[in-house]
Amino acid sequence: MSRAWETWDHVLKVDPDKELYGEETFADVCQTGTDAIEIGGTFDVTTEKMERVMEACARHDVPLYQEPSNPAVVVDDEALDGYLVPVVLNAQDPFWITGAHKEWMRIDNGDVDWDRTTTEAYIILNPDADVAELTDADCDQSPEDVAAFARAAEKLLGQEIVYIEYSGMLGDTDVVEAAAEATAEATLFYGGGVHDYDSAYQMGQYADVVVVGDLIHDEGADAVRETVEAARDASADAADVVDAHSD
Ligand code: 1GP
Repeated sequence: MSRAWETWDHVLKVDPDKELYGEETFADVCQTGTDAIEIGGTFDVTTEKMERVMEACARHDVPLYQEPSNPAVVVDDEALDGYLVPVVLNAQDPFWITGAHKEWMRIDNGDVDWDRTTTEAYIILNPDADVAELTDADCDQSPEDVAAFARAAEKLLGQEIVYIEYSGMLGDTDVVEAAAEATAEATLFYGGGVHDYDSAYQMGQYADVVVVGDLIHDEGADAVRETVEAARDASADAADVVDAHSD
């Protein structure tokens, strides 16, 4: 699979189970300037809801990925650029580490499109999030623990994406910084509670990719556009710092 995410600063995650903001349409959702749209949610996701969002977004020029929350909702659609499949490193329910994946392989019986499929190594850190409840995640992790998870993901497990997930709350920058320092090759995603320019910039200083979810449903495309701008600025400023050090 091409590692498109290596060039991304921002991802917009659309939950097929949630309504769009006000009178907004998927045309608005697709025109925030984000690098890619990930379609996925935790509860009550069905293939019908997934397909409805995919069809609507496919009419617009934005890379489209499915993040399947369980093997039953993987949608085979040409419009998709790929599948980003969560593996939850700190799940205490093993279904979310290998069980769901094994089930998917059994259902698809060798027909998986490997050129469009990769995994995201999740570390879930908000105990109140639906996804923490679903996976029984052990969210009691220090920055050192998260760095160790990130290193294990990259070096031992060969993961190309490490995903710090605070879904629903803005996370601890010390944790995100520790994960950034622990990863060299992997692309670091951060998601959770990003709601404006400052919060996106704060996380974008350390994460390679800032993921924004609820904001599109709660405040709409203009609010998301600000976070795209911040993620770009943070990435450009971080590149300047690296250049200055190498001069
Ligand atoms: C959720 O990481 C994403 O999977 C984004 O979180 O909805 O809190 O923005 P929010």
